[in-house]
Amino acid sequence: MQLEQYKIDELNHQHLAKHKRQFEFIAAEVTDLDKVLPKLAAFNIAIPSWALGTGGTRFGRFSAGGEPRSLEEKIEDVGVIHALNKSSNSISLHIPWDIPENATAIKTLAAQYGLHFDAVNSNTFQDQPDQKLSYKYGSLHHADQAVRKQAIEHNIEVIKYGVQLNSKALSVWLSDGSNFPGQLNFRKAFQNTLESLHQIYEALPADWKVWIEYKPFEPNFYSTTIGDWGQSYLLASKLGNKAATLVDLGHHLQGTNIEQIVSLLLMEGKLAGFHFNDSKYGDDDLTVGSINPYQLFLIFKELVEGMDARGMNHATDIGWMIDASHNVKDPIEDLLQSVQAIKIAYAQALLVDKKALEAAQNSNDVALAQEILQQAYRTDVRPLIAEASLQSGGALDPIGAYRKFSIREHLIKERGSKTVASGL
Ligand SMILES: [Mn+2]
Repeated sequence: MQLEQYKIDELNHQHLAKHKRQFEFIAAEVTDLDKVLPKLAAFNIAIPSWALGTGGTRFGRFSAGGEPRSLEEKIEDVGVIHALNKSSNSISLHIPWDIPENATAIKTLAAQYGLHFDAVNSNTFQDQPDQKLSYKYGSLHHADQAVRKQAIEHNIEVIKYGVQLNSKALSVWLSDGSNFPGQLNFRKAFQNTLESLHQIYEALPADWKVWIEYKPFEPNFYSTTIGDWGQSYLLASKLGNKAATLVDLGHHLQGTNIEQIVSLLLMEGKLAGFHFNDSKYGDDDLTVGSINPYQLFLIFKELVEGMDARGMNHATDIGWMIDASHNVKDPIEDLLQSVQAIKIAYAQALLVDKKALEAAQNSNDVALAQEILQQAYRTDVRPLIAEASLQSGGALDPIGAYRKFSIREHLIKERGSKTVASGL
């Protein structure tokens, strides 16, 4: 379904007086509003093709109804999200869950919704029905060269699909690891991974990048071959300029200082991108900003400061994507909430008084440094985001609009109540 612009405009009009009041109140406090608003409007977050359906746990999966049955329907859903928030203008495909059989037609369809294709993701963490060798004991790190070769060839095939779609990066997450002490020789596993990645790296087009993701545990519970940012950074450094580290918020042990990791990777020019989600205990299943919005703000504070230090474009020089699973919420509502939470943290980071903070740091005024950060964090920036959305033709309140237009009900009517999207 394609949302007509006039419907969004009409709905906005009903809430315009209230919005203007709230916006003018905050706008009076923002010194460089003319710079902040365009940055907010330009900031887009990619939607992964596997996030449009309800995710499963290892125990079960409950369809939201009206889930997309094909890549075309997934693109339609991202189109709805983008029409509402004007901040989700790309889609990240997972191969083989979403193979573009006809790349030209897929690109044309995406363009109708104002979308393009973000990084392509390979999958060597599952066996596919027609696959010769198993990834039960890993893929790029596997002790058997034939398995490694199969996994390398898969990654090169994913690059080829990406080239057809004008993607510019291959995103690699490996589940390779071990469940028990003694199962693996760590050094050999790492060297095999490096050698395999090197062959994939050689197949990258000149203007492409490879993003190397890390995760401390699950599905393996003793060791993961790319388990932390140090291991990812080591691989990326050995591979070369086209390789960098991808940080997934949920892929850290509890209490890890993720903002510090982000800061140092940026300093070294090795931060490829960011996968957003939130977690209470482990992994990455919860809606961005639902558990720890302050941490998200602190990460964005480092992202903004570090990108400015290198003269980078906030919107385009790093890959921004949501990577989460929704067990109980409507996936589209969850994604709208996630994008909103990201933009709130970004806006708050833009409001940090950098000069005052630097002065406080240089004079070791610890209390003042905290005051400066929290002054930005405790500012209600939602009217700024609503204004940026309004100016771009999006909805003042994307979730409110989604419900008002009964979009899920329309999708269920069109697709049925028992559909299940491809993915985990
Ligand atoms: Mn991820």
